[in-house]
Amino acid sequence: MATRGGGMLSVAMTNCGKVGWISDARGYRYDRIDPLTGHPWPELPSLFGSVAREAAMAAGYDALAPDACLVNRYEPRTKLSLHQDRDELDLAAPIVSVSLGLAATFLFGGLQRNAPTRKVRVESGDVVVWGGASRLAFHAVAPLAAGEHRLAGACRINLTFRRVASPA
Ligand code: MD6
Ligand code: FE
Repeated sequence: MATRGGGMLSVAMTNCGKVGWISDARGYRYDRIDPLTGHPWPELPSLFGSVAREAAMAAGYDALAPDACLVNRYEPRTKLSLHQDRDELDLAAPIVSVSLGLAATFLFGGLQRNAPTRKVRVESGDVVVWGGASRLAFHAVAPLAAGEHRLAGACRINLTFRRVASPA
């Protein structure tokens, strides 16, 4: 995906669910249509919905009913710069993040961009639930180290389940 500044995101992204997160020359936003195909995003598989709902509850939140799943694919050396997830209308709902494939270093910051960050290694199968006081915390993914994962090959895939629509 392109950025407003005319660059490209190094992480490859797609979505499933009612809406998907996109970035292009006009900026970033959630949209019902995949700009690459001109069609709606594929439906969120019911197994994905169960994983998101159960992970949110296991972490002490209300059951999450995700309407978006952002799928990120990292190849070696690609990274995600420090950002906040604040394009969702429902900030009371947590985000459920599933890591698959190569391990990565996730950087958890604070509510200010310049707050110190904590490094957390996320391995295939790890699930992070992100909400409450840290819902708007800055975070990033460090450049992916080269490697070969048994199932995913030379890449890391991250699924983040979100509730974008305002609460019913
Ligand atoms: C990633 N994840 O792990 C990128 N955002 O590839 C995120 O940017 C993220 O994992 C909000 C909540 C959880 C996350
Ligand atoms: Fe994020």
